[in-house]
Amino acid sequence: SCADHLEEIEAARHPFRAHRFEAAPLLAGEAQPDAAEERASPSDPSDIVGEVRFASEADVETALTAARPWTASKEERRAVLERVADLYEENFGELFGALAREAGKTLPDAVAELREAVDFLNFYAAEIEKLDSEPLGRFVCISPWNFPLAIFTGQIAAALAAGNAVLAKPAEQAPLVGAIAARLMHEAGVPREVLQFLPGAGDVGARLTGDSRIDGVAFTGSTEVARMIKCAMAENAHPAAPLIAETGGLNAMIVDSTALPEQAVQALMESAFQSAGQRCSACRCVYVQEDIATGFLEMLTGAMEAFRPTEPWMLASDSGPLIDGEAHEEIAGYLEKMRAQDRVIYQSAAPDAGYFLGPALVRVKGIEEIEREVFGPVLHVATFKAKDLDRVIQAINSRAYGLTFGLHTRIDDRVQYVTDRIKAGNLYVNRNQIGAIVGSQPFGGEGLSGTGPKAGGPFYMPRFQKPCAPEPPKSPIV
Ligand code: TXE
Repeated sequence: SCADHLEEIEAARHPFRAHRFEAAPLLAGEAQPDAAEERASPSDPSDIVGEVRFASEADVETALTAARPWTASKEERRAVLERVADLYEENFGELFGALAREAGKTLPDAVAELREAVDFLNFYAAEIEKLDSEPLGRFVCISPWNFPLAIFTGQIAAALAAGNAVLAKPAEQAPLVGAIAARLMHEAGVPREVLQFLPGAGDVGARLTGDSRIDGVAFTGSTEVARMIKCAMAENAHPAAPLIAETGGLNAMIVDSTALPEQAVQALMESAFQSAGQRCSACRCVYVQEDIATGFLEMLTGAMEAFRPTEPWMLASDSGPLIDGEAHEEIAGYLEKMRAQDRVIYQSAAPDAGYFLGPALVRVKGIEEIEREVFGPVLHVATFKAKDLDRVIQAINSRAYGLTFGLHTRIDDRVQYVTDRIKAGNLYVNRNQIGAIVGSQPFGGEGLSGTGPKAGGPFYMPRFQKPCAPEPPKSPIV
């Protein structure tokens, strides 16, 4: 429980980003009076935890030159990845301290993220024995700020499991979590020249993905940046180098008149507003059948009224703040625009100081009215008549994203009818529409949402390996 970790959490209160809640965040680069001091390589994160120095051009060049595939045996790679999972759990207090400070993760958010990271490690460790070909080579892993432990770990674990050398660049908004995770991976036995830790912003990412010596990229972030990486690789990397990308979504849910309203409200509160709505899997638009809409929205706004965004390390916190001032300004500005159009149905209260934002409901006629993914605690609401269900399905599919979709109904035929037609990587029926259930369910989107499912199934591993040599022709039966 949190009480067991309070001391560690207190001890882990890095000065880094402490300013976050007074709305004056420090970027990693600014926090270093000694940033000019050259280090042999930033791949030794243990001496920079607490303050993270961004990688210089020299650091990147050193890392690319030093990178070596992991030549350990399959058994040893499996044991090391499983050891990383153990070290994550043993160091949960420090990780939670950084997750709360850097990414505003509440204790439930951080526990879920730790669990997902541990699942990724154990899943890919178990997949190793199925591998039957050479690693690709130098793999660049570029992760986002919203799951700075789970996605950072999942990308690296998959690439390491296949024996690749990894050059890992965490998001500039949350490098400290990555620094701790990389330190624990080295402690568990991943050699330094196999895992290089290169904190930095988009420029370091572009430098890495535009280098002709790389053999593949795993990326999670915006669709726009995924396109930029694809172009950079097309120009510089060899043709067989894959880009494995997970990008944004414009996720919907349909609630019909037979749904259990309490269950659907709970699913929406978790999917749309936990983590301050900063999940690619979050529901962005709910279609409520017209004849239940009034009562349903009353129940939903009642649940929102009780929702408490506050300091993430407080046990009472339902969500932390948005990731930074830029995100806060963008989403608060969007809500002001919606308010001016009299579309804001309801918005909860939130603390004034810091980047907190109360969850909001915005009225739309349909998902086609939503200009772009609003990556925060904003849920769009549309109503529909039962006879228009096909139009709703068509509108949802027309947005070209396809990450998650939720359906709440107690009509079995309707479950089959809708899930046969909706284009999404992960479908949730009568349950909370949240991210991956790693280790059992592949997660990932199609279309503008990325290059398909990963983990939880056979889709992911082969892309981290050279295609197997074709079977030698069987000798003719004599
Ligand atoms: O992502 P970016 P951001 C979506 C979401 C959000 C939007 C922007 O819609 O509002 O993306 O978020 C690195 N070459 N998601 O700004 O900019 C960058 O340093 C190589 C959904 O965080 O794409 C960071 O490490 N790398 C997503 C990573 O890319 C580059 C989670 C992501 O940054 C680069 C996060 C370049 N040219 C955002 N430019 C999900 N699926 O959950 C930046 N980077």
